[in-house]
Amino acid sequence: MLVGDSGVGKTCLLVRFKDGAFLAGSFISTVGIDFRNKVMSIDAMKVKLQIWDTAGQERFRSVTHAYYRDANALLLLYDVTNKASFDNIRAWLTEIHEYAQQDVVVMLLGNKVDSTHDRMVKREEGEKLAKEFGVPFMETSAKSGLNVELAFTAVAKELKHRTMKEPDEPKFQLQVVNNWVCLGIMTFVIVCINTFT
Ligand SMILES: Nc1nc2c(ncn2[C@@H]2O[C@H](COP(=O)(O)OP(=O)(O)OP(=O)(O)O)[C@@H](O)[C@H]2O)c(=O)[nH]1
Ligand SMILES: [Mg+2]
Repeated sequence: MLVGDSGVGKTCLLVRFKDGAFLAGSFISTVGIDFRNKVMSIDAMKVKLQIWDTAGQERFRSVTHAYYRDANALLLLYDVTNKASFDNIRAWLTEIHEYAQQDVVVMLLGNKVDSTHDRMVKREEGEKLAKEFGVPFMETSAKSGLNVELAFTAVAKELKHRTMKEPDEPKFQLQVVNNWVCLGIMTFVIVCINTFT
């Protein structure tokens, strides 16, 4: 799921990744939420990503909140030419902490690095903030395509790695508990039969 202030480039980043193109021209702000699928190859295995593009505008925040819980990964964007979007990252991280799954994969992205003359946030500032919150960081450009594929691939790899590592663990624990419960019920039934016959 893509999150961050309105205008940071979430939709453009997704379109760049999905279609390899840049949405130039007038800015059309996302209304509510939208999604696109993309199949990609990770270590010779096909992985289908369902990527949700959220609206950054405040008035759609309650819609976004409802989707956090089901997200496996969050790409949190700010715009390197917009200091306020960077300053709001802490608030976004608090929101993520409140609404998303505890083990959600989070990556911080500083977008629009192609606009070198308008840059207001240094790369080091992004790195420092990411380090403080223990999340990976990259600078991207939906316009030039810089690091776009790399960012999505890194997240997809992490998700695949997690899925391959833990498929049976919870089931096994549940199975063990279930077996003990079954044994307990059976013992109780046998004791009852013996008592009343
Ligand atoms: N120079 C430059 N402009 C960009 C880049 N990414 C997006 N933009 C421009 O920034 C504006 C906003 O982009 P969107 O992708 O629509 O922003 P958004 O984050 O989806 O905004 P909301 O849908 O309102 O949350 C558009 O005018 C884009 O053309 C980029 O990497 N470089
Ligand atoms: Mg958008």
